[in-house]
Amino acid sequence: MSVLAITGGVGGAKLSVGLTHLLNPNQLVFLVNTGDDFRHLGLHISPDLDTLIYSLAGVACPKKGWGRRDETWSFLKTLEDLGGPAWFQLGDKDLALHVYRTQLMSNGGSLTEATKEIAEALDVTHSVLPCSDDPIATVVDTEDGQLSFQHYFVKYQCRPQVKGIQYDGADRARLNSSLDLATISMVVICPSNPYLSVDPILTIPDFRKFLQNSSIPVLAVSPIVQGRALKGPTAKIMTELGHTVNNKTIARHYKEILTGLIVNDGDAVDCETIRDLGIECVARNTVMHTLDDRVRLAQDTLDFGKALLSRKRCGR
Ligand code: FO1
Repeated sequence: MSVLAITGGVGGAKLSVGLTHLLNPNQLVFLVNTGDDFRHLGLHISPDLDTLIYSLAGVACPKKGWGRRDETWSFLKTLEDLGGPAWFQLGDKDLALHVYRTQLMSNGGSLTEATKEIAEALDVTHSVLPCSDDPIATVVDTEDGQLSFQHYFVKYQCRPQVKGIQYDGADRARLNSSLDLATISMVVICPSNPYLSVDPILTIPDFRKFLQNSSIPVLAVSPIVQGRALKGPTAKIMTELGHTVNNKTIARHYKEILTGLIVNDGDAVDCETIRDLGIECVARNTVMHTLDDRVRLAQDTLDFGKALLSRKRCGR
């Protein structure tokens, strides 16, 4: 059995860590959002790939979830003193990774090859794959006009009201060719932001087609707990796009591809309406503060997936 975990930023990385404690590198592959990638100070920056790699390597900043623990900031301070763009916080250790990735790619390497080299250097044994080697750029339509993702998310701290979201290049992008879809027996959509982190991946045409036509279980862990987002601007964006902030909205959002949704145990009452949409639903503790929480939720997710798999095999 091989599980494909789809993940974006900090929330997704937490469940991803839990999954690596239960599945070995032959049983688990990560497909990661690249819609947040951008060029900054001449460097190729891939925040979601780095958040996942740092998390799996155990070197992520525990407080922020992104960047590295025990970071120093001489570069950023000096850049600021020079009057340079210091709104995007690049720590010294993190900076070395961006410089190295940019060099690997300038020498002709793909993002996949650069990611593999960096992950191996940090002793990450599971495959971490950018969703595509073709460029995808998330662009946020706001009341203040169009903003590139990192300007919306970091520079303006998600303050502008969102009117729509586009994934430039995603409809032409090819799914990462290192991913062998024939080996995948279950897909887990981690509790990342559906609009900002997951949709850029799901928009890739050959991947969407695979999910629509395949009979393997596709599970998602809802990022919503009792009408609020576990992390980040998910709830704010849902409201601004005219959606009610609840699990039913998440289920509807993924309806075309989803077999089962895991909601928080405080939201167990939502399961009935979600089943009415033709999507299986279980309620579990989806809040992950500790490593134990991450492993427990990963186990609950895999158990749910296996139950759906055997139900399918029995023709139920
Ligand atoms: N997020 C912030 O809120 N502020 C930052 O200054 C910032 C810098 C940063 C540097 C490297 C990196 O890999 C990630 C960084 N992030 C920062 C996080 C990141 O931009 C977002 O969390 C993701 O793009 C959303 O998933």
